[in-house]
Amino acid sequence: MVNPFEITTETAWCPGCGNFAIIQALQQALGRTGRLPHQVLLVSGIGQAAKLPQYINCNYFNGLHGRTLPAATAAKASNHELTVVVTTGDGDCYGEGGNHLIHTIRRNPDITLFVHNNQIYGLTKGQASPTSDPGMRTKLQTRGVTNESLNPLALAIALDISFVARGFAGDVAHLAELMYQAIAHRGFALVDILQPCVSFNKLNTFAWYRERVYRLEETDYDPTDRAAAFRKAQEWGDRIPIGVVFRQERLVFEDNQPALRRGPLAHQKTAAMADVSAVLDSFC
Ligand SMILES: Cc1ncc(C[n+]2csc(CCOP(=O)(O)OP(=O)(O)O)c2C)c(N)n1
Ligand code: SF4
Repeated sequence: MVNPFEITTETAWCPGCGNFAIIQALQQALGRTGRLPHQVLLVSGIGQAAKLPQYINCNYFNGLHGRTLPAATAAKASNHELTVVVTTGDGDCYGEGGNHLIHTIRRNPDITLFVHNNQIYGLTKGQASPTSDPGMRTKLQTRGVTNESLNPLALAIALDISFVARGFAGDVAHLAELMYQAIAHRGFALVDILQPCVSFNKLNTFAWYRERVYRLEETDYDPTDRAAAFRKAQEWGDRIPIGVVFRQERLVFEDNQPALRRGPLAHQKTAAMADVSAVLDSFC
């Protein structure tokens, strides 16, 4: 059967980039939801990862660097019949947009966030990102990265996120399943995706990950145990877990807004615009 989300188009990505596996997995996951392209909105910012919505068949909004989550939250509030998915990079989301990530986890809108985590700034040709491993040498950090890296899973669990998982671009079937679960989950869902950048990250390569990743589903791990999830989130080195790390039900942002209880704002009848000139005059 033809997948309605697939389109044939040239991309600006380097041959061998992990983004190709991510788009393939996303097309599969969206296809499985049974939703149609006009019922899906992809939101992105700036970067190689952020170009993904241009290569898939559905609505998309491409905004400012790091500002994807507020735009996605607003879109979902305006029309919460839409399936809203954010595709972003580790620089875009954990660096420039870090503040928005924190507050979006607190709000818990029913949107899904896929972070292409290549541990580097790809578009701007290889500066360290918040998730670069300490010691990694780049063209800018010539003596090695000196800052501690940000741990997105531990951050998300500390903030009591509703759903958080880690995927790997070298395991498309597993990634598509995680993406499907994240989209189906009601509440804010983050999937951090290990995405080798073959041009600028010479440390975290496909081979490096293949030696280390293992699937959590193949162990007796319980993703509903928050304390265990916090410990699991800190496993990084010889063994790197992929799979659902933590999930729970939480009150969803749209359900908690009186104005949204009558349905999506986009479908609500609004009163004729009142004359607000007296109010405006009072500010002059
Ligand atoms: C406000 C602002 N700051 C910096 C930049 C320059 N810039 C563009 S993309 C980018 C990094 C993107 O990295 P990441 O989000 O990890 O995406 P990737 O290209 O690796 O997929 C930066 C710093 C910008 N466009 N706007
Ligand atoms: S620079 Fe890296 S992230 Fe960007 S397209 Fe090339 S391989 Fe992919």
